[in-house]
Amino acid sequence: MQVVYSPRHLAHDIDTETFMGIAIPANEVAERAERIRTALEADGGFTSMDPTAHGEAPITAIHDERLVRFLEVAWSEVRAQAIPRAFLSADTYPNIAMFEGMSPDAIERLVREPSHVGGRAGFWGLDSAAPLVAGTYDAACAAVDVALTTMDLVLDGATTAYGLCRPPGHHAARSMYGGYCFFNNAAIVAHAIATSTGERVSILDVDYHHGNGTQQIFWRRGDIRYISIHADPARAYPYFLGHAEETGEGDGAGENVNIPLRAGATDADYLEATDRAIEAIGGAPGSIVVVSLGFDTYGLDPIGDFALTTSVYHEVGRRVAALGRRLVILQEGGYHRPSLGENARAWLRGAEGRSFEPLPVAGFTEQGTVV
Ligand code: SP5
Ligand code: ZN
Repeated sequence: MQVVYSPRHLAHDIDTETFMGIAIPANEVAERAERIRTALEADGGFTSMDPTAHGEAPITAIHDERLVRFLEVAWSEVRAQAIPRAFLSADTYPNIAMFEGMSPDAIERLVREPSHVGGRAGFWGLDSAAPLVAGTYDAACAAVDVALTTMDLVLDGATTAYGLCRPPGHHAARSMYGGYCFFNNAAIVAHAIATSTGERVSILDVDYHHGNGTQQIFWRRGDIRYISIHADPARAYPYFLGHAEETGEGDGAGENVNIPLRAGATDADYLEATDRAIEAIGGAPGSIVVVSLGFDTYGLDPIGDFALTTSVYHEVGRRVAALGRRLVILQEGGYHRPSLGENARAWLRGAEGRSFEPLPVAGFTEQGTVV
């Protein structure tokens, strides 16, 4: 399988995030992508290539141009406004209750983007846990190029291809970044496939978190079906979307399929959910599936609460590929660094119908014991 990778992700050099008001070691770090790259290289069955530049048009086809411009200048504004921080995090968010009683028209006319960068980050951001640094915009643009180059491989005839996107994308909505995501790589690709082929596209999101951004972008669209298996938002980020009752509206009615799972979900629970998701994909026409691939479902993940093991990723990859559709597989989350490479190898080998033999990882076994 071809792997698309760019070292430009290294510019999004994160070591700290904030969680409920305190600074903690960052989860979404450069080591994640490097672990996966190294493991796929060691496997021998993958060939790596650089992305090609696709320009800004595919991004602004999905995202508000003003969000793109904010992300482009955010870090220079932090410096110009002399904000003494190592990374940008918002001050105030426009909670919808702030505008209660105002008409949509009044809100549209009267509520505007401020000039203070802490206010701007609140205007465009979802949460305080998505740090933005000097190299974030360039890395986010590179991740989009990685995703679109992966798409090109599949449009040119590959059965499967994998884009090692970092930063991830599925929490980014049309006019919002957040959840470690800046541009929605999978949504940009799904839209580009739908417009270039005229075919319907399905997106299967198997990250631990609900992909609220992808859901928002395609909520009213009948040409793109979004299917997500994730932690019930009652207990997990992004909290306010991801319930089973969210099924789309207008042309998109019935095209949004959410499958929330309980804490402690096992391999067996996950395979059952996978079969439901695969059935939902089979119910829509189209020859290509975009996979938002996350490994924060793993039992040892520091921010998830599922109990999955490496072998289930092989089986999920196998079952998804058995649909007989071509797969554009894009990396989203997954924060237990020692297992990321093995979990990616397992999933991707499954998707190619190949066997999976675990390789030793220094200092780690699946049972969590130190060797
Ligand atoms: C792409 C992706 O996976 N984004 C995830 C964003 C999650 N942001 C909130 C993280 C909350 C961390 N909670 C830690 C709880 C530890 N018990
Ligand atoms: Zn996630």
